[in-house]
Amino acid sequence: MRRLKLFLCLSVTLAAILFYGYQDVSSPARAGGFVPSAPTGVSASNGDYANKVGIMWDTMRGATVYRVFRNTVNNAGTATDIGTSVSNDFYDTTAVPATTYFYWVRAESSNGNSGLSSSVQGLRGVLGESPGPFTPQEPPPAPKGNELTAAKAALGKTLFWDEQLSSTGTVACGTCHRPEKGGSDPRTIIGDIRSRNPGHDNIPNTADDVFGSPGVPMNNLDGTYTSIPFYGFRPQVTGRKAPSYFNGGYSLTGLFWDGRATDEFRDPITDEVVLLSGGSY
Ligand SMILES: [Ca+2]
Repeated sequence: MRRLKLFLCLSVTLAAILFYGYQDVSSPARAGGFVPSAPTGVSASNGDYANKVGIMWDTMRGATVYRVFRNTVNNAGTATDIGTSVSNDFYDTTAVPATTYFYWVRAESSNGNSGLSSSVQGLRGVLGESPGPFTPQEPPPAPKGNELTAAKAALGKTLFWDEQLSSTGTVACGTCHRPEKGGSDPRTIIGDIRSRNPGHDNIPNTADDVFGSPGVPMNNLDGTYTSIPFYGFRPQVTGRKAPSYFNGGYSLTGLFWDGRATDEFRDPITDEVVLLSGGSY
Protein backbone atom coordinates (compact mmCIF):
# COMPACT_ATOMS: atom_id res chain seq x y z
CA MET A 1 0.00 0.00 0.00
CA ARG A 2 2.88 2.32 0.81
CA ARG A 3 4.31 1.63 -2.63
CA LEU A 4 0.97 2.39 -4.19
CA LYS A 5 0.70 5.63 -2.24
CA LEU A 6 4.23 6.59 -3.17
CA PHE A 7 3.55 5.72 -6.77
CA LEU A 8 0.41 7.81 -6.80
CA CYS A 9 2.04 10.67 -4.93
CA LEU A 10 4.91 10.75 -7.34
CA SER A 11 2.60 10.62 -10.32
CA VAL A 12 1.37 13.90 -8.99
CA THR A 13 4.85 15.12 -8.28
CA LEU A 14 5.67 14.55 -11.90
CA ALA A 15 2.63 16.50 -12.73
CA ALA A 16 2.99 18.70 -9.78
CA ILE A 17 4.09 22.25 -10.53
CA LEU A 18 0.77 23.72 -11.37
CA PHE A 19 -0.85 26.80 -13.09
CA TYR A 20 -4.32 29.51 -15.39
CA GLY A 21 -6.63 30.54 -18.32
CA TYR A 22 -9.58 31.58 -20.90
CA GLN A 23 -10.85 31.04 -24.51
CA ASP A 24 -11.07 31.61 -28.22
CA VAL A 25 -10.62 28.68 -30.62
CA SER A 26 -12.83 25.72 -29.75
CA SER A 27 -14.39 22.72 -31.40
CA PRO A 28 -18.03 21.73 -31.14
CA ALA A 29 -18.76 19.40 -28.23
CA ARG A 30 -20.15 15.93 -28.81
CA ALA A 31 -23.65 15.72 -27.35
CA GLY A 32 -23.62 14.40 -23.80
CA GLY A 33 -19.82 14.15 -23.50
CA PHE A 34 -17.65 15.82 -20.91
CA VAL A 35 -15.63 18.63 -22.42
CA PRO A 36 -12.58 19.77 -20.47
CA SER A 37 -12.32 23.34 -19.24
CA ALA A 38 -9.78 25.77 -20.63
CA PRO A 39 -6.42 25.20 -18.91
CA THR A 40 -5.80 27.28 -15.83
CA GLY A 41 -2.56 28.22 -14.12
CA VAL A 42 -0.64 28.70 -17.35
CA SER A 43 2.86 30.07 -16.96
CA ALA A 44 5.89 30.33 -19.22
CA SER A 45 9.60 30.53 -18.53
CA ASN A 46 11.14 33.97 -18.75
CA GLY A 47 14.65 33.57 -20.08
CA ASP A 48 15.41 30.57 -17.86
CA TYR A 49 16.27 28.37 -20.83
CA ALA A 50 18.72 29.33 -23.55
CA ASN A 51 17.37 26.70 -25.93
CA LYS A 52 13.60 26.86 -25.43
CA VAL A 53 10.61 28.31 -23.62
CA GLY A 54 8.88 26.12 -21.06
CA ILE A 55 5.10 26.43 -20.77
CA MET A 56 3.24 24.81 -17.85
CA TRP A 57 -0.37 24.64 -16.70
CA ASP A 58 -2.80 22.84 -14.41
CA THR A 59 -3.83 19.31 -15.20
CA MET A 60 -7.41 19.54 -16.50
CA ARG A 61 -10.06 16.90 -15.82
CA GLY A 62 -11.15 15.06 -18.95
CA ALA A 63 -8.28 16.20 -21.14
CA THR A 64 -6.43 13.59 -23.18
CA VAL A 65 -4.02 15.98 -24.85
CA TYR A 66 -3.14 19.66 -24.72
CA ARG A 67 -2.46 21.86 -27.73
CA VAL A 68 -0.23 24.92 -27.49
CA PHE A 69 -0.53 28.07 -29.60
CA ARG A 70 1.98 30.88 -30.01
CA ASN A 71 2.06 34.41 -31.37
CA THR A 72 4.44 37.35 -31.27
CA VAL A 73 1.54 39.64 -30.38
CA ASN A 74 -1.21 39.15 -27.84
CA ASN A 75 -3.81 38.03 -30.38
CA ALA A 76 -5.21 34.51 -30.12
CA GLY A 77 -7.03 34.91 -33.41
CA THR A 78 -3.78 34.82 -35.42
CA ALA A 79 -1.85 32.45 -33.11
CA THR A 80 -0.06 29.43 -34.55
CA ASP A 81 -0.49 25.81 -33.42
CA ILE A 82 3.01 24.74 -32.33
CA GLY A 83 2.34 21.26 -30.98
CA THR A 84 0.74 19.01 -28.40
CA SER A 85 1.60 17.42 -25.06
CA VAL A 86 -0.05 14.74 -22.95
CA SER A 87 1.47 16.15 -19.78
CA ASN A 88 0.87 19.58 -18.33
CA ASP A 89 3.99 21.10 -19.83
CA PHE A 90 5.39 21.87 -23.26
CA TYR A 91 8.79 23.06 -24.43
CA ASP A 92 8.93 25.41 -27.39
CA THR A 93 12.29 24.73 -29.01
CA THR A 94 11.53 26.78 -32.12
CA ALA A 95 11.33 30.09 -30.27
CA VAL A 96 13.94 32.61 -31.37
CA PRO A 97 16.40 33.65 -28.61
CA ALA A 98 15.72 36.94 -26.85
CA THR A 99 12.25 37.07 -28.35
CA THR A 100 9.11 37.40 -26.28
CA TYR A 101 6.11 35.31 -27.29
CA PHE A 102 2.51 34.95 -26.17
CA TYR A 103 1.24 31.43 -25.51
CA TRP A 104 -2.21 29.84 -25.16
CA VAL A 105 -3.10 26.28 -24.20
CA ARG A 106 -6.19 24.26 -25.13
CA ALA A 107 -7.37 21.03 -23.49
CA GLU A 108 -8.66 18.44 -25.95
CA SER A 109 -10.68 15.23 -25.66
CA SER A 110 -12.79 12.94 -27.83
CA ASN A 111 -15.82 14.82 -26.52
CA GLY A 112 -14.60 18.19 -27.74
CA ASN A 113 -12.03 20.84 -26.96
CA SER A 114 -11.92 23.60 -24.38
CA GLY A 115 -11.51 27.22 -25.28
CA LEU A 116 -8.04 28.70 -25.10
CA SER A 117 -6.42 29.60 -21.82
CA SER A 118 -5.60 33.21 -21.16
CA SER A 119 -2.31 34.25 -22.72
CA VAL A 120 1.03 34.25 -20.96
CA GLN A 121 4.31 35.75 -22.04
CA GLY A 122 7.42 33.64 -22.42
CA LEU A 123 10.98 34.45 -23.37
CA ARG A 124 13.74 32.22 -24.70
CA GLY A 125 17.02 33.26 -23.12
CA VAL A 126 20.39 33.67 -24.76
CA LEU A 127 23.14 31.07 -24.38
CA GLY A 128 25.58 32.14 -21.68
CA GLU A 129 23.15 34.61 -20.19
CA SER A 130 21.08 32.28 -18.07
CA PRO A 131 19.97 34.15 -14.92
CA GLY A 132 21.00 31.45 -12.45
CA PRO A 133 23.99 29.19 -11.76
CA PHE A 134 21.98 26.08 -12.59
CA THR A 135 20.12 25.10 -15.71
CA PRO A 136 16.49 24.29 -14.95
CA GLN A 137 15.72 20.59 -14.78
CA GLU A 138 14.06 18.81 -17.64
CA PRO A 139 10.79 17.04 -16.75
CA PRO A 140 11.33 13.75 -14.86
CA PRO A 141 11.48 10.66 -17.09
CA ALA A 142 8.46 8.36 -17.16
CA PRO A 143 9.10 4.71 -16.17
CA LYS A 144 9.31 2.33 -19.11
CA GLY A 145 5.95 0.59 -19.33
CA ASN A 146 4.10 3.40 -17.60
CA GLU A 147 4.22 6.35 -19.95
CA LEU A 148 2.67 9.58 -18.75
CA THR A 149 -0.79 10.44 -20.06
CA ALA A 150 -3.08 13.38 -19.35
CA ALA A 151 -5.58 11.04 -17.69
CA LYS A 152 -2.93 9.57 -15.37
CA ALA A 153 -1.76 13.04 -14.40
CA ALA A 154 -5.33 14.09 -13.55
CA LEU A 155 -5.88 10.88 -11.59
CA GLY A 156 -2.64 11.34 -9.69
CA LYS A 157 -3.53 14.91 -8.75
CA THR A 158 -6.93 13.74 -7.49
CA LEU A 159 -5.55 10.82 -5.50
CA PHE A 160 -2.87 13.00 -3.94
CA TRP A 161 -5.67 14.73 -2.03
CA ASP A 162 -7.88 11.67 -1.41
CA GLU A 163 -8.06 10.85 2.29
CA GLN A 164 -9.76 7.52 1.50
CA LEU A 165 -6.32 6.12 0.76
CA SER A 166 -5.48 6.03 4.48
CA SER A 167 -6.60 3.40 6.98
CA THR A 168 -8.75 5.92 8.84
CA GLY A 169 -9.97 7.82 5.80
CA THR A 170 -8.51 11.00 7.28
CA VAL A 171 -5.03 11.35 5.77
CA ALA A 172 -4.03 12.06 2.16
CA CYS A 173 -0.57 12.45 0.62
CA GLY A 174 -1.10 16.22 0.85
CA THR A 175 -1.81 16.04 4.57
CA CYS A 176 1.93 15.78 5.21
CA HIS A 177 3.36 16.93 1.88
CA ARG A 178 2.06 20.52 1.74
CA PRO A 179 2.71 22.31 -1.55
CA GLU A 180 2.56 25.73 0.16
CA LYS A 181 5.37 24.59 2.46
CA GLY A 182 7.72 23.31 -0.18
CA GLY A 183 6.21 19.82 -0.15
CA SER A 184 7.18 19.15 3.45
CA ASP A 185 5.23 19.01 6.72
CA PRO A 186 4.77 22.24 8.70
CA ARG A 187 3.17 20.30 11.57
CA THR A 188 6.53 18.88 12.62
CA ILE A 189 7.54 21.25 15.40
CA ILE A 190 10.32 20.49 17.86
CA GLY A 191 8.94 20.35 21.38
CA ASP A 192 5.30 20.06 20.31
CA ILE A 193 3.58 16.99 21.79
CA ARG A 194 1.57 16.61 18.59
CA SER A 195 4.75 15.81 16.68
CA ARG A 196 6.67 13.96 19.41
CA ASN A 197 7.66 10.34 18.84
CA PRO A 198 9.09 8.67 21.98
CA GLY A 199 12.10 7.28 20.12
CA HIS A 200 13.89 3.96 20.58
CA ASP A 201 13.42 3.81 24.34
CA ASN A 202 9.67 4.21 23.79
CA ILE A 203 9.60 6.66 26.68
CA PRO A 204 8.43 10.20 25.94
CA ASN A 205 10.32 13.27 27.08
CA THR A 206 13.76 11.65 26.99
CA ALA A 207 16.80 12.56 24.96
CA ASP A 208 16.15 10.15 22.09
CA ASP A 209 12.70 11.55 21.26
CA VAL A 210 12.08 12.37 17.62
CA PHE A 211 9.82 15.06 16.24
CA GLY A 212 8.16 13.78 13.09
CA SER A 213 4.98 13.81 11.07
CA PRO A 214 1.69 12.87 12.75
CA GLY A 215 0.01 9.80 11.29
CA VAL A 216 -3.26 8.21 12.37
CA PRO A 217 -4.62 7.03 15.75
CA MET A 218 -4.28 3.33 16.53
CA ASN A 219 -7.21 1.82 14.67
CA ASN A 220 -8.72 -1.57 13.98
CA LEU A 221 -9.97 -3.34 10.88
CA ASP A 222 -13.57 -2.76 11.94
CA GLY A 223 -13.02 1.00 11.95
CA THR A 224 -12.86 1.41 15.73
CA TYR A 225 -10.00 3.19 17.48
CA THR A 226 -7.87 1.91 20.33
CA SER A 227 -6.30 3.99 23.08
CA ILE A 228 -2.59 3.27 23.48
CA PRO A 229 0.08 4.46 25.92
CA PHE A 230 1.34 8.01 25.40
CA TYR A 231 -0.84 8.77 22.37
CA GLY A 232 -4.21 7.70 23.75
CA PHE A 233 -6.63 8.28 20.88
CA ARG A 234 -4.40 10.98 19.38
CA PRO A 235 -2.60 10.42 16.08
CA GLN A 236 0.57 8.42 16.49
CA VAL A 237 3.69 10.24 15.36
CA THR A 238 6.12 8.74 12.91
CA GLY A 239 9.83 8.71 13.61
CA ARG A 240 10.58 11.03 10.72
CA LYS A 241 9.43 14.26 9.15
CA ALA A 242 7.81 14.04 5.73
CA PRO A 243 10.45 15.36 3.31
CA SER A 244 9.72 17.60 0.37
CA TYR A 245 8.48 15.76 -2.71
CA PHE A 246 10.33 18.12 -5.01
CA ASN A 247 13.00 16.31 -6.99
CA GLY A 248 11.46 12.99 -5.95
CA GLY A 249 10.56 12.39 -9.58
CA TYR A 250 14.24 12.32 -10.50
CA SER A 251 15.23 9.55 -8.12
CA LEU A 252 15.89 6.37 -10.08
CA THR A 253 15.50 4.05 -7.10
CA GLY A 254 15.59 3.86 -3.33
CA LEU A 255 12.94 6.37 -2.41
CA PHE A 256 11.92 6.97 1.20
CA TRP A 257 14.59 7.93 3.69
CA ASP A 258 15.64 4.29 4.15
CA GLY A 259 15.50 3.52 0.44
CA ARG A 260 12.88 0.83 0.79
CA ALA A 261 11.06 1.83 -2.39
CA THR A 262 13.15 -0.05 -4.89
CA ASP A 263 13.32 -0.17 -8.64
CA GLU A 264 10.75 -2.92 -9.01
CA PHE A 265 7.07 -2.11 -8.68
CA ARG A 266 4.62 -4.87 -7.74
CA ASP A 267 0.86 -4.84 -7.88
CA PRO A 268 -0.07 -4.30 -4.20
CA ILE A 269 -2.97 -6.75 -4.51
CA THR A 270 -1.64 -9.57 -6.70
CA ASP A 271 2.08 -9.04 -5.95
CA GLU A 272 2.68 -9.37 -9.68
CA VAL A 273 5.69 -7.47 -10.97
CA VAL A 274 4.30 -4.57 -12.99
CA LEU A 275 7.45 -2.55 -13.62
CA LEU A 276 10.94 -4.03 -13.68
CA SER A 277 12.68 -0.68 -13.41
CA GLY A 278 11.85 2.91 -12.62
CA GLY A 279 9.22 1.75 -10.15
CA SER A 280 10.15 4.31 -7.53
CA TYR A 281 9.59 7.34 -9.71
CA1 LIG B 1 12.34 8.73 24.28
